[in-house]
Amino acid sequence: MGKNSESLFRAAQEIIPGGVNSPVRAFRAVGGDPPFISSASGSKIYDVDGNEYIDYVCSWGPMILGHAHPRVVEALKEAVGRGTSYGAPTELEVEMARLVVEAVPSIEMVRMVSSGTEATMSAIRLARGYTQRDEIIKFAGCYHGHADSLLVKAGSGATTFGVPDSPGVPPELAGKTITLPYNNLEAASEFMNTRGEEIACIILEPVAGNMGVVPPVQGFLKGLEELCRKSGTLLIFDEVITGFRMGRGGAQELYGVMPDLTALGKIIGGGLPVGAYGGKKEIMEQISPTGPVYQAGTLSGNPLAMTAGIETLLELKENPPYAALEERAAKLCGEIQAGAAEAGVPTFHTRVGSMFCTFFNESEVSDYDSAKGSNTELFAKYFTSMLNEGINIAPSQFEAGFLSTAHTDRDLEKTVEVSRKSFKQL
Ligand code: HOZ
Repeated sequence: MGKNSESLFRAAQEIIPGGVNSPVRAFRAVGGDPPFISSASGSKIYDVDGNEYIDYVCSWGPMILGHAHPRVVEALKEAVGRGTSYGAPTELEVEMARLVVEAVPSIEMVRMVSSGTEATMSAIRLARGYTQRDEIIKFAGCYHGHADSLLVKAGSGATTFGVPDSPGVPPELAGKTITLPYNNLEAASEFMNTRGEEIACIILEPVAGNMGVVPPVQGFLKGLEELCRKSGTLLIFDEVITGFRMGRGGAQELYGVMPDLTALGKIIGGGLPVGAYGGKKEIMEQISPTGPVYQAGTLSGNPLAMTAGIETLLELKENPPYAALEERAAKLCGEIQAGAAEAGVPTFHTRVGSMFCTFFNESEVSDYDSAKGSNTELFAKYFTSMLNEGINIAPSQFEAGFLSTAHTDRDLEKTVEVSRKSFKQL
């Protein structure tokens, strides 16, 4: 078998569903075959066919320092020789917990898991156990991983492939998830004022990053915090994407809102599989073994994941990149927007810090319905044109773009040039 992307994808489809281990990677929303990646360094990824791409997927968010950051790589090389998993407590876990607790305003205690899905799923179980209530609220278009309770009007791949409510989720369980429109405080108030005391938690992405990027409107997050306080409902921020990306304190610090529980993932693992959930001590102590709410994991707190995560978090602490990322992302997005306008392509651009999105949409996007109104065919053409010229953006209209500290001025210039040309060709 020749080692090119086409033959590898053909082989993969025989033995892996859709040829991929996560659906959006199969490129079905944009057409064509996905490049198979052989390596990555800094702002670039390289495929087995010998192509180089400037990468704005950044492994769907974690690679804020770019790929194969020397500090992370060196630490991992050293750590791997000490063993890859112990299934027993380590000092690394204490250090990781300290870094999270000192940075994230609402987290007093944190439990490590191995993925964002596990983090949100466990946070919801904890909220249900703590409040002794069963029903939960999520917002249409928010994606919190693939736990049963959360695959209801879900964003990301679930929206990309048109199955936001997955078969296999028992209706009795899905019925306990109430879905409300994102950015609509009035709808949330109306619901909570009548049924708030039956609701265990409201979970949301404080900046939605799985229906494209949709920032919260002024007052939405604060309003939800107040509604939760009134009814004894827990507020859960899913900061798997925004944690350590909006700043070290995540979106909760940026918008000045204190959730009861926070789910983390992505950046805190430095590119290794990781998740975490944390919050008020009183609530977190309800988790086993201090409390009755059960949750466990063989690879939780894995020493390699902790090592990559700690080095990433230390780098972000010692050399905070956030002001520079903000400035550079604003420039990049502004120039992409100008290119679209010049070419007469109707687009709506959103950005918070270093996460951003170009919606192929004539109208403003502020929630799931408006996001779904985007022209996905035009997006697919733009995507293909960008990829063919060496720019890797997410293969779906309903995902976010990410800037890393490794992107150079030349990378950004090239991206703007290619983007201009791509808009003109549509
Ligand atoms: N659902 C994640 C993106 N929002 C991960 C997608 C992937 O890894 O393919």
